[in-house]
Amino acid sequence: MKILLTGFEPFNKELINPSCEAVRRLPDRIGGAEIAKAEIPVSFTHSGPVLKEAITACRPDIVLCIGQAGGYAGIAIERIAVNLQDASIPDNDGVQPHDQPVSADGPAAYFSSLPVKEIVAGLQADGIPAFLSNSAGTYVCNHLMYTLLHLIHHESRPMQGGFIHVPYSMEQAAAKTPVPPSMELSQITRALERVVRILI
Ligand code: PCA
Repeated sequence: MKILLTGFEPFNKELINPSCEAVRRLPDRIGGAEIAKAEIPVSFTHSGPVLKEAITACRPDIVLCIGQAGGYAGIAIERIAVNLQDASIPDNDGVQPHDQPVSADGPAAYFSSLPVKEIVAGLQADGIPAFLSNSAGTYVCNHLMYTLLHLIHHESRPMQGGFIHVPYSMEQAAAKTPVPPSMELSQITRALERVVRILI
């Protein structure tokens, strides 16, 4: 089994993005599965093509994309991606779409094809704060999740895909006033490893 894990580069003046930091810290094999990794630009224009390139290169059975959700107090397992781009801040290219579809010919939404409730329950059983989320927002993370599920829908080879949002790392939170919720990077990494084991 091959699993592709993706994290995002930093955005919105942050120095790091805990999603790609945690992905980078994971081993290349977990419980018999081969782990491939890719870093995705925070770009409405380029995130999809970079993801597609990584999928073509490694032909994974499962694709799990991960992003930062500043202000969240736990790991958010995303259930749904909507066909909408409505950005409150520009992306890293300075692009800020409003009220635009991700795909002009796509459905209004796609559901994650991962077992979202089992993942939440498994993380909670391990003492990791986690919850089921019904909105991945309308920024680049939702764009990427929708693009992934749209691609899977049109792909003949069977593939499962989904998205997870992770909180700020403690270092990011320590630089802010008032202090937002955060999670130690080692715990975010442990959570992702647990998710991979649940998927296997
Ligand atoms: N989080 C943003 C985009 C990149 C990231 O890590 C989001 O939630 O849309």
